[in-house]
Amino acid sequence: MDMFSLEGKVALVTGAVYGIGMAIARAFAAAGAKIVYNTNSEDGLRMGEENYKKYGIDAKGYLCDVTKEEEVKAMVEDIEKTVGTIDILVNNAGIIKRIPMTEMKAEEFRQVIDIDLVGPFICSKAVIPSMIKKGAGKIINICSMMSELGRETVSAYAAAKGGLKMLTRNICSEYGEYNIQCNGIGPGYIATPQTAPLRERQADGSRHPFDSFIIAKTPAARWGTPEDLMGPAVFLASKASDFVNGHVLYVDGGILAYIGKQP
Ligand code: NAP
Ligand code: GCO
Repeated sequence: MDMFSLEGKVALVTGAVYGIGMAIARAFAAAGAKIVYNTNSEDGLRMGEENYKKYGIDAKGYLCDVTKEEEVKAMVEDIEKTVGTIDILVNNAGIIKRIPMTEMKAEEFRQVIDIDLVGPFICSKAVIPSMIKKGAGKIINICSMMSELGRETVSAYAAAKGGLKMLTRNICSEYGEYNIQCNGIGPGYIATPQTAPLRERQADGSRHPFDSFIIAKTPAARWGTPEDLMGPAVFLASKASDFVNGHVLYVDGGILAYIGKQP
């Protein structure tokens, strides 16, 4: 089972101060990796420090906006100098804006694309040269159901996550010969701050309509938890997946396979 070990590896998980990123970082630490993470707000950095301390993980945090190439390059250089070459990159940082497309400003559309698609491009571009020198590397892009499906109000997010699926395949194609594996994880609907508005109880205490919708659309009949992503992430970060490349592993409780429960 050593093939799942991350002993001696350095893992950068972007936006990993809570939610999915934090769960993935916790799993990597439990598998032996040294964790580095970033966020783009002072509050986020403080929250990250508190959370890693709570979990007993000695992680190094950076204030770095994934859309700012110079900030990312400086962060990667400092990590390589003070921690070591980045063996595993998880492009987790992301936002969503839920606005009907005809009401969405172009600037709002661009902001989602910038963080959710250009950010992973910038971060991957920053770590690949050292991975090539080292002769190995793992890049994991956090995709989405919206890498495959659309829905009302999430045009920018779906375009970004669809693009992220293809960026995953292209990094696989361009750098696979250097023993770099680039795969995606496509979480289903996961209970994190990002989806909190979709799960808020109604005034009468009943479920949010979208909450009921997701329960009916998911064979597992539940929302996922960030912990559901731990095992798949360790698999894609470890030697166990050295011949898996360009793949998006959907961790969705079966949503993509299911037409949905009859109302
Ligand atoms: P979340 O709770 O909203 O956390 C997002 C993280 O990204 C936060 O730590 C945030 O930091 C950070 N971030 C945002 N913009 C950034 C930037 N420009 N530079 C650096 N960090 C930035 O989200 P989540 O639910 O854990 O989702 C994490 C990833 O999974 C996202 O890519 C999301 O699209 C994807 N995903 C989520 C679900 C779901 O159901 N929750 C399902 C599929 C995919 P601050 O708080 O400091 O802004
Ligand atoms: C939404 C949700 C989804 C999830 C996730 C599903 O508004 O539809 O936020 O987009 O975040 O991406 O995989």
